[in-house]
Amino acid sequence: MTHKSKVFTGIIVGTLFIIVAVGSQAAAVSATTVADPARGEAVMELGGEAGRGLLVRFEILPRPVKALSDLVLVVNLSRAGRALVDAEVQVDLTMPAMFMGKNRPVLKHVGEGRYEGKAVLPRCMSGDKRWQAEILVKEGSGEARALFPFELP
Ligand SMILES: [Cu+2]
Repeated sequence: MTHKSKVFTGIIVGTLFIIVAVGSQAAAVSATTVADPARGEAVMELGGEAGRGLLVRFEILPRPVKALSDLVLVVNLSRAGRALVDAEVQVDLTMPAMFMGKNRPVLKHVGEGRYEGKAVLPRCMSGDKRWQAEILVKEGSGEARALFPFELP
């Protein structure tokens, strides 16, 4: 490892530590993605009037995530450490590069802020593996959105 890359790694580790430290005290980070939801739980906090600090945790199961197989979309919602149990949650699955048909499963609340729904991704004839999932969270009249890009393995 060069000196430069050591310093860079130090900065990244330091930044992650700050994010974790702030997160555990109920969160001031805004719109931060920390993972690909096809590879693990991705986390994003939504700011602004619609988000108001909504913490969205999202993952796609089972892994490895494959086209043409039964997938489960899992979204966990909380705000300031409290589960959000009465939202309407939908996931809009699209490819950034092309139209792949409308694919917008509705998730059901299964308890304690956890929402689940089923989905199948069509196979992409172009060979492109890049998808994105936009989580749409309706609370009363407001709607917050969290966009998670992911890539099929
Ligand atoms: Cu495609």
